[in-house]
Amino acid sequence: MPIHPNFPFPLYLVISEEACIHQPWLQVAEEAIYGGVDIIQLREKDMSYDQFLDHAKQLKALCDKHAVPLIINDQVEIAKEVASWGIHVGQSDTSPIEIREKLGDSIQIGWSLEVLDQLDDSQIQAVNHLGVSPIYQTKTKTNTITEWGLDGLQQIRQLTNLPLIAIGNMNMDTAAATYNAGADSIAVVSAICSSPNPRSAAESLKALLI
Ligand code: TZP
Ligand code: MG
Repeated sequence: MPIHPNFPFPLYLVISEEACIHQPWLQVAEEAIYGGVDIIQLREKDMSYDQFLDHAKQLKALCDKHAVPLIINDQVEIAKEVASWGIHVGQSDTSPIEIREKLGDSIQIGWSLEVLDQLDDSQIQAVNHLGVSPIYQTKTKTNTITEWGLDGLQQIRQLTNLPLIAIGNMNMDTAAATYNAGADSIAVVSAICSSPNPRSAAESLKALLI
């Protein structure tokens, strides 16, 4: 895939403290950056607001040090407070239009696409990139609707010019074919966070995305 001019981040890490089983989460993030991760989303589902904010501040400092964009999952106020590059929301979170009104034009808004009709939703006007969620079923997130597969990804590719981020069981067996089928970015949780060597896991994945 040629790199999408509006989303030149082929390897996308989605990190949570819980997913990092071999090393402290911030160390995993830095190792992954050294391994070639292009962009990082902080996604904490079972954390107090204050703790999430604290982690967001730590990760923002790390991302700034390495000139890697940071995306905050769900929490509009935290995205605002740390001035993250982007925010990612799903269909039951704060809507893209509301986020645009609150945070202005510069924040990059990612939106999870769960069914095809959502491409025609008026919310799409406020969206900068789409999560194709999930490509394949995964134990990391089980409350999903459509398993898009490569056919679904290709169908979406025909219907929108927005950058597409493929997520859901992306790993050494699935990433290359997904990228070649039209994803602009491959997003992973466990392939990096649960690896004993996050740096080499990132390096190996990145080598597939050319
Ligand atoms: N959204 C759709 S699937 C998923 C998210 C956050 C989890 C992906 O995790 P993994 O471990 O990379 O399959
Ligand atoms: Mg969400």
